Amino acid sequence: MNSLSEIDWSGWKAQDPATLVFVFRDDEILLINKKTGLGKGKVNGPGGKVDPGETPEVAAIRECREELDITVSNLEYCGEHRFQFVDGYSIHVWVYRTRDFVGVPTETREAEPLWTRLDRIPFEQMWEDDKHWLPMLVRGERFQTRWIFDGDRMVDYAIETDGKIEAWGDLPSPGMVE
Ligand code: 6U4
Repeated sequence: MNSLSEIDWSGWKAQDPATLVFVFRDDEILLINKKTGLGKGKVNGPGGKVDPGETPEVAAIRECREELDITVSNLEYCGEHRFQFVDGYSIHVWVYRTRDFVGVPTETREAEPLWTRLDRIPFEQMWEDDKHWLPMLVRGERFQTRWIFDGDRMVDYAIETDGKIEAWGDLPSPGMVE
């Protein structure tokens, strides 16, 4: 499987629904060093699989508690990623951002918190897709994306923009989207 066109996306349903959450504070974004699960050893946002009976938003709030011991609120929906892996695995990720949280991000068994300046996001330590869409999230642009991965290697992708969320003023640029 080398190309998005080989997949019938109209009937596509992921094996796992999941979430990602990006918390902002001034000109910083809260990332994690992921210690367990898919993407272990990478830098990412907090998040994880949606449990049966949960909405993605409820799952996103729970994962931030479990991974960082913070309670996030007022989540803004930013878009969805559809990841198809060539080995057959697939994951559909709902993505949110917020400035509202209670508690101090704290290291847990699953994650180490990394407050990161927006102009210092370590894309080289992240999934290969992140450099393509995280700058959109910072700018407040909505997205619908599809990706094919072979393990850690991105094989093909498409990004559709889906309008603007509310602007947050002049944030430092997280870098160019290729
Ligand atoms: P388990 O092991 O099931 O308890 P859980 O935290 O529920 O762990 P996990 O860590 O497997 O689930 O969830 C996958 C996480 O990885 C989600 O937050 C989405 C994220 N993810 C997967 N592929 C990604 C990719 N290519 N780029 C990205 N995040 C990805 O930025």
